[in-house]
Amino acid sequence: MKRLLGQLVVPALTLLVAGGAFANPEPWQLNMTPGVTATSQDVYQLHMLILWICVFIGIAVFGAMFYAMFKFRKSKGAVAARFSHNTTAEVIWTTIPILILLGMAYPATRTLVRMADTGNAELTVKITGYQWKWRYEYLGEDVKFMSSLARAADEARQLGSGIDPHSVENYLLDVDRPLVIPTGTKVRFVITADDVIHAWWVPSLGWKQDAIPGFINEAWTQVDEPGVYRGQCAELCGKDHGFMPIVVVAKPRAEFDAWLAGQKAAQMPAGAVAASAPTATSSGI
Ligand SMILES: [Cu+2]
Repeated sequence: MKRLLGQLVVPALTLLVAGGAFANPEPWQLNMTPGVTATSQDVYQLHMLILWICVFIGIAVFGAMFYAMFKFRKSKGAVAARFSHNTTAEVIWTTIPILILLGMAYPATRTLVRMADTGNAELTVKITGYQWKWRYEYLGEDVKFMSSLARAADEARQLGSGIDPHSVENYLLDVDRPLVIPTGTKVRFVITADDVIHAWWVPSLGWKQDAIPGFINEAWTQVDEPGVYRGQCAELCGKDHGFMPIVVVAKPRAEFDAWLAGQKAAQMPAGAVAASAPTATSSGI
């Protein structure tokens, strides 16, 4: 029996509970994702720790209850006890929950404090939510752009489009211009909105932050693995709330720097481009 438990039941439970061990959402994913940042992994481990504590308490409490109901049932001649209180039991059932709560609150608070610390970031991106798209602005870099639902999905989603959504890759999860960030770098986000409340959420990063008009919320991330990480608006913000996905592309530092330089050049006014490239002009003279 013990072997059966070890070989079948425990791996099956682990598989069920850790079913979400992917960077991006999977069909039938039941659990949280461990994500791709130190923060998201801390959050995932806290979630698992607290889940197992709850499972253990649930089994113990319901086990004791069903045992008592079965063992001391009336048909077996059980007679109800008539004492009004028991100091020892009361001390035990007060102390144990306090210890459990402290054991959960300490690591949770430590993680929350770390998540709130946006200091020492190398790059700041301002995120603004709109009905129904996102705007990204690389502060101090003169690079800003809008990010909307990818054209293919937008066409397929129209009523009577005749396009099978299954034929569109990453349907409703792709954008025309993703947010690009460097890997191995602490990136700070300042998040707001320009019309109604939205929320910027990429599960792989381990947090979700409200985008509220008139407020600036902060968050940060440091992704170490290059990759594409998807998310969505997480605050019901109007009729197209389901059509403003988020795509974050994490690139190695050198690739990111080249991308940023390319964006800067593309967004500069025509005159400024000529002025910023004097070598080409001077060599021609
Ligand atoms: Cu929204």
